Amino acid sequence: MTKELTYLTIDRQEHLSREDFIQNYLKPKRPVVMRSFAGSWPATQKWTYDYLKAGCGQVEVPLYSEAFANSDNDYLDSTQSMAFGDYLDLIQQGPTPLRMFLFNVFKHMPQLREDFSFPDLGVTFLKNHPFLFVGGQDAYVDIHYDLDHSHVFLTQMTGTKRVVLYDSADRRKLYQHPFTVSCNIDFRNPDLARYPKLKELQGYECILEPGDTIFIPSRWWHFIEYSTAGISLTLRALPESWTERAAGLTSIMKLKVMDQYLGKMIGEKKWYGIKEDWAHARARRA
Ligand SMILES: O=C(O)CCC(=O)C(=O)O
Repeated sequence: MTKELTYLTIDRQEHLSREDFIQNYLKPKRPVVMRSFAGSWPATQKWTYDYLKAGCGQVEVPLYSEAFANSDNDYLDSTQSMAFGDYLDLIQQGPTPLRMFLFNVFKHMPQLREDFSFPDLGVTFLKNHPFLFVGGQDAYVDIHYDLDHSHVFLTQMTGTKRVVLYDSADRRKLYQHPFTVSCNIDFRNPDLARYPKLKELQGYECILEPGDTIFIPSRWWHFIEYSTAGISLTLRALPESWTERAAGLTSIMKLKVMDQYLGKMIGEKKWYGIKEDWAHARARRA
């Protein structure tokens, strides 16, 4: 196995106006890291481990560990559950692959909604769907894009993480499995002998620090690696056109209905193998 991929650095902007964001990032669908997005949020100071533990430490939360790559796991499948407070203690004690994904903390602590706002950046935010992501040092999220095709604004509250991005147009050479939003590549150490087309792609990367927000455009692929334990909040926004929004709904149907149905009919392992072979065939033609 070789580790030869190189990445371009994602643009970083201290102060980004609404107009600059729309012209330079939203319209051309280019990622950017912004400091101004969450600049006035009390959340970046207030949402400490102790504060969240005091507010909803008793709530049982689903946890996810590594890997839908090299397995037939879906990226939305949890592996175990634990009281939120115990989980926060665990990640402060040392590295762990366990992480939380799409946690609706606001159901348990509605007061947290006062601690952030939706900046006017010319997008339609899905205001009922802010989510918390929490992970231990060394946890990672395999590369995928978001099922509903929404734009993602991910703000780092505590800790640091590395984000790797690929353009949506790269999906074939990323060996996307049909009927899914993911592939079988482990981006911690990509196997370029098995996935040679990766060498033809240009990926982007950045390190997110507390107070940074990354804009991940609709359908851009993302791999996330927790350099330290950390907490982040994602706000999501609809893509601009009705065609793109409709494609998001179709994508949910495809993954949630077709993929699962075929997995049950054919057998999960066999279906996974078929998708992997299919992905290689499409990549060869790309
Ligand atoms: O930061 C994370 O843990 C995962 C974020 C993610 O994959 C997403 O917002 O789609």
